[in-house]
Amino acid sequence: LPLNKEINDVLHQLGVKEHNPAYSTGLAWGGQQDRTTRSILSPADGHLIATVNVATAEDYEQVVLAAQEAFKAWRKVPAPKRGDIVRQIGDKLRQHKEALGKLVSYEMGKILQEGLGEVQEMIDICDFAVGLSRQLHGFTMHSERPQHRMYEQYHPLGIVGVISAFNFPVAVWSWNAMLAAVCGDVIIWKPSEKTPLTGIACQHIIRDVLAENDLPEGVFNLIIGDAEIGSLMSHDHRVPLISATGSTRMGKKVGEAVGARLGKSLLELGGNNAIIMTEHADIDMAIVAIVFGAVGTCGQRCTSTRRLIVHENIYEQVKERLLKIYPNLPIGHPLDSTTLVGPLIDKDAVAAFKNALEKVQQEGGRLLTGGDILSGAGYETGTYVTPAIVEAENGYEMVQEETFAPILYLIRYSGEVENAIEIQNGVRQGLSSAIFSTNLLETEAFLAHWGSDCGIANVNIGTSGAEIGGAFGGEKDTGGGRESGSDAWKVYMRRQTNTINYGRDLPLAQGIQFNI
Ligand code: UN1
Repeated sequence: LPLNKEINDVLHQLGVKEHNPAYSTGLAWGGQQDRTTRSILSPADGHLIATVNVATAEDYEQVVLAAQEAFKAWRKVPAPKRGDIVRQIGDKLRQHKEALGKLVSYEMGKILQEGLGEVQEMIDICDFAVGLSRQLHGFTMHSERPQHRMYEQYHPLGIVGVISAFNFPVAVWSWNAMLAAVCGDVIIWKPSEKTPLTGIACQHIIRDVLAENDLPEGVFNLIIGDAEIGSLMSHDHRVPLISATGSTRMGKKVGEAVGARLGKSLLELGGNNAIIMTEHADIDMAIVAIVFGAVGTCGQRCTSTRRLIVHENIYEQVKERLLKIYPNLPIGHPLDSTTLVGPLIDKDAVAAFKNALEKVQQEGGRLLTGGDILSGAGYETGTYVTPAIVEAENGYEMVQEETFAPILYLIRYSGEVENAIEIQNGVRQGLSSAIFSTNLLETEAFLAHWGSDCGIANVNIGTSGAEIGGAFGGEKDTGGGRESGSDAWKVYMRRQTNTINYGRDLPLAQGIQFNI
């Protein structure tokens, strides 16, 4: 347990206690005393927060059996009643928002405001899912045959496997899990091995709600494991849908395994998100969006702003503004309310940050600010870095890559907005994009079908910080999946077309005569 009393209290408030016994079902996050363990250290101060048992293949098997059993009951619960369970989960999350937000912040390293924002996303998706539970509708169609009617229904799929990443340790799971739950599915969640504690805290919250409603815990399952568990899930035909968030490399592996068994996958992978600033941009507004997008969450969102494509007429002015702000960014402990930039998740991430900066400079990039690893009081972990800005060309190999760290590539363009759009689309990823311009002709060109090729295209808003009401995801190497709002729920259900004959004859479709 942590040295930090505040976090200790938080864990206790969330029901996560020392030597927690194994659960009867949905358990495999720990409890078994003979398992390999993993120490969870905070990237903020390096303190040991907890030790967690790592699940084995046998544990996974038990969880699948528990989930299968729970599915039999859960699918028969009417959808609006399932919605009511999700409402109760949302209520509990509201009660624990402060504590869970703190734990997210301390375990992952994002600042408290963003930790709280992440819990708010969970609450919001619960509300969304409650309403959705009465709106899982399909179409009705007119039949070509007399006294026939056709309609379609959406039925639960079964087990939905959710593989989530460290950077949004709980929100992205909740987008999937809450929708899947109202759709009548049961969930097996493998959180990132880097941030399992917030997952354990959520499992406690949910377990209480399920118990209060006499429902089996197997509706929501948690498994703490490594890539081996992810691979078991991906290859498992008993798990009809895998929703995976993470790197493109990981997503390709998952997609291949799931595709080989003709399962469904929902992939939300890397981004290489750009903001375009035309000469008609409101620079003051844009600066806020750029800095939040590039250094928020220490550059570890899939939606983080990685490239800034600026018209040559305002380029120097924008650069100057950013170079005044960057050196003064408050970098420090994420629970300190004055901090805007917390640590990177671990030393591997710091190495990737340094490596990208070195390589891009070899390619001709000019490091304008940042790029240092901080040391001294408060920075003993070696995970705190100064956000970097690099003048670069879009074609550089490193600019084409997603480096999960606060590096902003400044790219100059000239001429029409189409030139900027071409640069923005000229990467393999296609998650989020934004334009700052007060000129309608430019913003509409950006949104046109020959405009941005990303899943998210914003006008006068940055690339990160999407609301849950829209479908979230992107194209190309980002994987094509959509989760969260709009009609993303459909992927969690199987669609069935029903044709009903209420006459006394059996006419065949297409007018076929088949006289026997
Ligand atoms: C992610 O980084 O995986 O749009 C999700 C955003 C957040 C979600 C990011 N609402 O930045």
